[in-house]
Amino acid sequence: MLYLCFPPLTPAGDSKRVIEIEKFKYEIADIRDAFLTHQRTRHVDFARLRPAVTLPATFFSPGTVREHVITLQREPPAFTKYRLTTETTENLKQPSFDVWQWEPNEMLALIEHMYRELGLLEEFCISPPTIRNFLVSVQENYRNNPFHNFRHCFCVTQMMYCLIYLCRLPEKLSKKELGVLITACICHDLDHPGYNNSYQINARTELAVRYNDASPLENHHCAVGFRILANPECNIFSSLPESLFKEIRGEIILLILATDMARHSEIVDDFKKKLENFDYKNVNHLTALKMILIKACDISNEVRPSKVAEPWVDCLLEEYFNQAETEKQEGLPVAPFMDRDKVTKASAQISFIKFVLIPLFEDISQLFPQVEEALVVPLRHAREHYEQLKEAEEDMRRLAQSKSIA
Ligand code: 0WF
Ligand code: ZN
Repeated sequence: MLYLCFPPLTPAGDSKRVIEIEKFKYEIADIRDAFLTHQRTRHVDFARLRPAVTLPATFFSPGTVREHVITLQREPPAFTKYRLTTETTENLKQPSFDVWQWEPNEMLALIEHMYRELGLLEEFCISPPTIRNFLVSVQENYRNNPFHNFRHCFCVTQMMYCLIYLCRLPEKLSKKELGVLITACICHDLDHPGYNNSYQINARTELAVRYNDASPLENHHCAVGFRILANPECNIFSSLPESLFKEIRGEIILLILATDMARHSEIVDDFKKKLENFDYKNVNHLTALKMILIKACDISNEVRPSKVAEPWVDCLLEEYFNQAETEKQEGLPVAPFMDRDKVTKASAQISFIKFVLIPLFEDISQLFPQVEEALVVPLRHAREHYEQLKEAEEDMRRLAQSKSIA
């Protein structure tokens, strides 16, 4: 509410005052317009933030209730061009796989290989054009964000593929469950706008309003995934009976929603309780395991060799700093770990590896002891690497300080 105080009117100054009041009315209208424009720009500007997405512009307009169809914008690449060598397909099962050397079409071919190798094409009767259309449509619906982009989707899926072999999951889980795990990884960050849930909620964006502040991004990733699957050309589950489709859909939703880091402790605590007497025949135990696995894959960059992992930190910090800048401009709260004046690469990673990653992978290693050697040990090395980097950062800072004093 805006309060304006005027001096009392006198007969002599009446006409002058009337003009002043009229002038004020215009100024108030200008202020109101500026305020409303500011309100509007607080919502994520999806057009500005969506260079690589296919949803129609009207999709995010308030009040739009029509169902929207996601259509394929381009033909899948000629996959015969993308023959994979045995060396590549063997490396693909390892956390040491170099995720940076592949072009977008090559990543599509690698993911298609994962479906084939796991027997999922046969299990779900997926034709080659359908899997290719599905993957191309997924790729088209990841944006070109510094971090939350299609390569991140590829990394998470590839890490799940590694875990499936490392933990010998095909001996414990059905093909349906392996298909759920891989497909959830592929869809888990679809159409991520590069601004996290805190921003969505604080800025009262369309997504936050639509999902009542409850994991708005993860709900959106899921919805976009099922819109892609609603296109018959892309529906890798179209051969399945309705009841099985519903089951798979429910599981994929649970897994994608589990990637909201705000639920980290809840999900880890639930898994730890089940670890005491883990039972592969118990549906709730299996769901807890699958949730932990997708979470672990989602944040697993630091399990990889440092030359593969470290560029991801730069990408994430770029995305965070960009968000923080917007938040400062819009007068919204900024998380300290996103503030370029407060965070360094080493400081961010040391606490994340120490308090989030190592405990999470140690929990998983209780069920699969081979995870200790293959994934926890590299995490300990990564922590040591960032501790050394932190010392170097501090030396540099002290040097810069002493130079500025002198
Ligand atoms: C930069 C750091 C961080 N480091 C990672 O390796 C990584 C992987 N995924 N993510 C990561 N974040 C996030 C992407 C979206 C959700 C998770 N971040 C974590 C933050 C700075 O610092 C901490 C440290 C400890 C606990 C919580 C946040
Ligand atoms: Zn992710």
